[in-house]
Amino acid sequence: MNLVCNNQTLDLSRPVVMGVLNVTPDSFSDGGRYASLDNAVQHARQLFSEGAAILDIGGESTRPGAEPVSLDQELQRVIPVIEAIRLAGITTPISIDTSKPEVMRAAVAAGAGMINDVCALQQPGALQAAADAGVAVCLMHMQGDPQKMQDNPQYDSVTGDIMHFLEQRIAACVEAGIPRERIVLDPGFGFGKTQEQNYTLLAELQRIGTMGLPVLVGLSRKSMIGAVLDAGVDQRLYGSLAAAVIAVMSGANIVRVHDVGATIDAIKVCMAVMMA
Ligand code: 9MG
Repeated sequence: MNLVCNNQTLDLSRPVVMGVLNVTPDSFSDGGRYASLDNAVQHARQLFSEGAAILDIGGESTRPGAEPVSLDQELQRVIPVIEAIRLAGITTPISIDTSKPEVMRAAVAAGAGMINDVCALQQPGALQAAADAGVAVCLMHMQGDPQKMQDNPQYDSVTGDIMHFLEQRIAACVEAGIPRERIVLDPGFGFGKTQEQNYTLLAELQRIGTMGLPVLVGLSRKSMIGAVLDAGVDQRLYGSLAAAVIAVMSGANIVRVHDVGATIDAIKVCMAVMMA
């Protein structure tokens, strides 16, 4: 299975790793613009050298409780980074993590080949922007919004409800002119789900794969890992690797992570088992 990302192709015949490149101010040590760009390019180079198949660049935090950022702020954070990565000769496909149509358009013009939207293209103008851009899209499920999503999320059946939502978003995409071959599905671990709902979803992840489209998961360092381990965000590597392994064994095609090299090693062992 191949995913066309603008003028590049992601080979999904084996699971691949998406490296997280956040360009929110807390991801830089001193906040200086030049230093920020320099740091971002250096980080991109590191993710690439560790084996990331695609880089996910985001300028707005989607953590629970995160404040939204303005369009201008988001554009100023992400577009120069995409341009600098390309100028530096790093050719890894780029995914833009955004829900804003203007950011989608500008990022694709700067070289992004995938739109990763935690709002599944529900913001006004987003479906049209993604259709016009002609790139791959990741539709993620979220109940509520980042500010309130952890306030008592409710489901009839978590996996079933998410599949129903994703079916509706696929239909909206197809109607807007985004072909199925360009769509990736993501159940949205941690986005409007209790820890119990997150683990039910992980246990049932195979069901998302039955929808016939590539599956992306983001589990790396999330609070569902911290809750089981009673560990802070810096102490969640081994738990995140366990979750990545379970996801891959359950059919995930793209795993979005912070720790690229370690996750690739874990996936190689998974693959050895899956191909035995
Ligand atoms: C931006 N972002 C943070 N977590 C994510 C996840 O689980 N999936 C996707 N697609 N994006 C995410």
